[in-house]
Amino acid sequence: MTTSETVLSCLEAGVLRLTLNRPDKLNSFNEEMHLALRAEIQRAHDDAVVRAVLLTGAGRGFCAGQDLGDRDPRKGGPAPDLGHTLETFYNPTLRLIRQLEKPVICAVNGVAAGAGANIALACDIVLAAKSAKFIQAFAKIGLIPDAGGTWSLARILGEPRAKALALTAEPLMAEKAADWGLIWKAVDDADLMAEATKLAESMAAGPTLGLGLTKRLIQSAATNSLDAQLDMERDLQQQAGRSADYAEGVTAFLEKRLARFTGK
Ligand code: T3D
Repeated sequence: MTTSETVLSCLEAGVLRLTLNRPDKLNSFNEEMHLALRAEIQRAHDDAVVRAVLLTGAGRGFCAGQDLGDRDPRKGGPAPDLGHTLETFYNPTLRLIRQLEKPVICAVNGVAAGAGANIALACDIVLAAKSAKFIQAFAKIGLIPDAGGTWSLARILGEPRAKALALTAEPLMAEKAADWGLIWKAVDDADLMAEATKLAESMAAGPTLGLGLTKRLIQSAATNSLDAQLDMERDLQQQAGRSADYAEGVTAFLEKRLARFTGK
């Protein structure tokens, strides 16, 4: 099943697999692809059958950020209002990914540059092919890292590494990104999709409500005090403790069998 040629979409075993699909342009974003991706992530919010999302790219790249062909100054006219394009296209998608209370797995199959790198970093678990690289390409064209890049890099890596990556636009290879804790894992290229699919399917077979609440808690930790976080854990654990999946999980443990979670 697919809604747009620019983002291929397929729902199987509870996993909504989304493939950025403009391989000739290294899956860089045009407006159609923005809207298609956002619509798919919104669908993941709305459709209870979707219990995990797997995001990847077609061809040899993951995503090269904004399609610069759509920003060609040689075409004349006033400078584009990039604040407007961030507000209209990138930021809503970034917010949706973070707000989606279902696991979002990203399989970075090749180069991830500019906003493409930062969309990957907004996902919950990032696997990358060993040949893939992450490039904060913005400095090469006079822009600042966007799509949440300054936030993710500074938070995950700390200022020294965040600044060096952003100011130099040097590529960061997948294995080093994993060593630095920027992503979960670098895997052999040939194994990437099988491993990412297995992970996404195991997430989709998991206790979706509890996983979603866990995501919310971890994302809140950086701005909460310990007291506020403890209160939040109390409240969300109360909610998780009333779920059918909690009852099933404990029953399965006591009966020494695998749990059959329904996501409720
Ligand atoms: O504008 C706004 O709304 C504000 C938001 C901005 C967000 C951003 O993401 S700004 C940053 C934009 N991205 C970049 O600056 C990266 C540009 N691309 C590159 O630097 C390189 O392509 C890569 C390092 C990513 C990969 O290099 P390489 O050598 O592996 O591939 P290539 O030959 O450069 O690219 C292959 C093709 O994809 C090529 O087309 P061709 O010559 O075969 O017809 C190339 O032009 C095209 N391509 C790659 N990136 C883009 C692109 N076409 C349009 N836009 C791109 N971003």
